[in-house]
Amino acid sequence: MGTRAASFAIPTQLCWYLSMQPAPPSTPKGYRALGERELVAYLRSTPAAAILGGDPTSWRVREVGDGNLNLVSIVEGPSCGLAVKQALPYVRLVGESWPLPLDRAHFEQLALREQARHATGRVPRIVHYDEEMALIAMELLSPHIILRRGMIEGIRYPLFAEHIGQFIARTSFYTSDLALSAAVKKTLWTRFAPNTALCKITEDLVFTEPYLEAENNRWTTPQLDSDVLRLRADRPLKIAICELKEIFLCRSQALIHGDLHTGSIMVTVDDTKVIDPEFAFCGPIGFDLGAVIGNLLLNYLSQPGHATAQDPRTDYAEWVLDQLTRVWHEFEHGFRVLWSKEHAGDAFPSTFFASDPEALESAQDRYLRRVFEDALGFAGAKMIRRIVGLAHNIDLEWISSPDTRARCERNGLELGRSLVLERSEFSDIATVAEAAREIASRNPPL
Ligand code: SR1
Ligand code: MG
Repeated sequence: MGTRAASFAIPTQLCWYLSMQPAPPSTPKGYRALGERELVAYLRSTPAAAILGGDPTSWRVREVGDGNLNLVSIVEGPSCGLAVKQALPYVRLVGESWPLPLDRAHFEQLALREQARHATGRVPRIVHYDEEMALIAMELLSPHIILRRGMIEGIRYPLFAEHIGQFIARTSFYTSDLALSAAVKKTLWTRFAPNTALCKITEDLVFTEPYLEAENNRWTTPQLDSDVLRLRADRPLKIAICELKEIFLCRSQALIHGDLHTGSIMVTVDDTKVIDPEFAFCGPIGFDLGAVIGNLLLNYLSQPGHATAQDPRTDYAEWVLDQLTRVWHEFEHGFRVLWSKEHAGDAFPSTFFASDPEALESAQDRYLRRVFEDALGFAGAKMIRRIVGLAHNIDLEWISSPDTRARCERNGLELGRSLVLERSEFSDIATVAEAAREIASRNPPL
C-alpha cells in the first residue's frame, strides 16, 4: 500500500482564512452607541478623517438607518462622503426588550472582505472598522438607491439581474467545496459558525413563527385573519417548511449573504452593490437566490397596488418577472462556467471528470437542480414571512388601501405556498414566472 506524502506548506487560501480574527465578546467594555455629535468626535481620530477632509466642524451628519437592526449615518466632508454603520446591542425594530449581540458587525466586515475578493466592485469598500465599537465606516454609495424603493417607483435597472446573478455565482462558487480544499472550507465555516444570533433570527422569523401564534406576528387584519388561521393549520406546508429549515441549518454549501432581499441591494441604472451581509454564514446556496426571487415575486404581486390611471404598471410588472428569470439564468450559467474552469476543491474531484465531459455536465445539472429547488422553497418561505411575520416589505406596506393590499398579500401567500410545497414540480424558472402571472390574473386586486 502506498503512503501519503505529508504536506506541511500552508496553502495561501488557508492563510487568508486563518488570519480572520475570532468574533469579539458580545458587548466589549468600551462600546457606546454614537449619536450624531459623538460620531464626529469619534471619527476625527480615525483614518476616516483624512478621507472626509477639511475640519470636522464642517462635516454634515444624518442618521438614515431605516433597517431593522442598526444605526446608519451618512457623514459628508468637503472631500468625500462615508456611510457609517454601528450595531446596537438590541433589535432596533423592536427595542431594548430584544437584546442582540454586537458581534454581527464583526461578521459583516468579514463577509464584506470575502465578497470583495470574489465579486470585485459589488460591495462597498471598508474605510475603517472598530471591533470594540461594532462600527464600520464604508464608501458612500451615491447616487445609488435601495433597489426595493426604485422598484416601488417603477424604475428599470437594466444591469441588475446580470450583476446579482454573477455576484451569487462567484461568491458561492469560490467559497464552496468545489473551489476550496476541505481543510480550507472548514476553516471558513469555523470563522462564521459563531454568527448564531443572526441565524437564529432567520430560523425563528422565516421558518417558525409565521406558522404559530407568536407575539411578533402581524398581518393586514381583519382581511387576512382567516388566511392566517389556515396557514397555522396547514399540515403539509408546515412539514415542508420544517424540511427547508433543516436545509438552512445543515447544508453548509458556501459562504452566503444570508439576507439578500431587495433592501440589501443598492442600484443605479448602470451599477449594483450588495450591502448588509451581517447574516452571513456557511449555508445553502439556494438561500440567497431564494431571497432575491421571493422579493422580486412580492414586488411583482404588489404592482397593482402602485398602479395609477396614468401608469397601470402592467409593463413594469412583466419587467420584474423578466428579472427573475434573468437572475436565475445568470447565476446558473456563471456557476457552471466557474465549475468547469476553476474547480480546485475536494467536492466532485476533477479526476472523475477529466476525460468525461458528459459526466461533468450531468453532475452539474444535478447539483444546480438541487440549488434551484432549494431556491424556490426558500423564496416561498420568505414571501410568507413578509406577509404574516414580524418584518414586512414596503412593497406591500406602502399600498394605502388595506383591501387592495390584502388581496396582493393573499396572492403572495398562495404563490409562496406553491413554491414551498411544489418546488420539485417546477421544470424551470419560466414556469415560476408563469405561476405568478396565473395567480395575479386569477385574483386581481380590486
Ligand atoms: C428582527 S430583524 C428582522 C429582519 O430584518 C432583517 O433584514 C432580516 O431579514 C430579519 O429577518
Ligand atoms: Mg439588513
